[in-house]
Amino acid sequence: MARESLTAAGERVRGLSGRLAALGARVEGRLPALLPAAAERPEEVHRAMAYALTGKGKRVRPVLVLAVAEMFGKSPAPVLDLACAVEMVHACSLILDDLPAMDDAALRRGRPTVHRVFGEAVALLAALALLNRAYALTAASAQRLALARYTGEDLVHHLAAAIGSHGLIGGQALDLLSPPEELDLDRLEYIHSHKTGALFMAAAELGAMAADARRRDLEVVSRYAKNLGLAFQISDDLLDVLATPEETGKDAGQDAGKVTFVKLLGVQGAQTLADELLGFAVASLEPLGRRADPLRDLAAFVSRRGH
Ligand code: GRG
Repeated sequence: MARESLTAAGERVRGLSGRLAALGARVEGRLPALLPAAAERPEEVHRAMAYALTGKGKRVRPVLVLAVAEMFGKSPAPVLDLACAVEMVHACSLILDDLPAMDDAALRRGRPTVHRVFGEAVALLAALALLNRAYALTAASAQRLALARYTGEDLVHHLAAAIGSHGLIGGQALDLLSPPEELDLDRLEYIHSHKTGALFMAAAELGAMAADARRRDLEVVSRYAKNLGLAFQISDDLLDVLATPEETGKDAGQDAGKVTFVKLLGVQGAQTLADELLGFAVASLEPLGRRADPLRDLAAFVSRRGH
């Protein structure tokens, strides 16, 4: 790879900035306090949960929760645990995704994957424990927020639907089980918009719910997040071929045996598609005016990653 493009890739994988980075720091500061003490039984599982959750993640999904809530007038403090719950779901999905039965990854966030450090059994238990902690935190947050338009059940059901077989699990299943010769753009869009897009949508929708936003405003951010999430996954596929393991924290060519948008459309075609989706995402924010600027910044961040 040419020196310039390496530098460009370095730019791409840099984290969030401005208000988004400040929200990310709030999440970073809160996550450890929401975990069970490592010295408590079962110590191995608790240590694996902490290892998975406190690695160097970008915290994009919880930041989305907080940015949407803030846009609709809710300050971060009362929404922080809900945002962290979404990050716990993400951490759970990464542990599972990396297992030998799935992507069989050795490296994540620049460190050995959870099962490589703690073994597969503990990795599975830690993933399930994080997931259950996320549901408990969502229910408790909803109760504390005492919303007028939404019930605690609404929030928990929303999260559960995003994770279930019509959400992340559905996308992941098709990703693993589709014979490469059957993978066309339509199926690939299903896979990406479920395995990645569904949690972005849930993050934005939970942020809107936490701020008691009107249902039509919730729909606006949901449309934004759908396109953002799909573009984010395409940028992830682009980084897999364009960036170094030092930059991504993962092994290079982890997607080599997979059909991706980059394989189907080429680097330029995938970049064009990602930019088109980000254009749709930003266009859908129009009714919200300037207060949606942090969400525009988030779309710009995803666009930079893919170039
Ligand atoms: C039960 C929660 C649950 C999931 C089961 C395993 C699975 C189904 C889904 C896997 C979904 C998955 C791992 C999609 C890839 C999403 C993606 C682009 C991950 C990288 O996200 P970043 O870049 O990672 O935000 P960091 O490390 O910054 O947090």
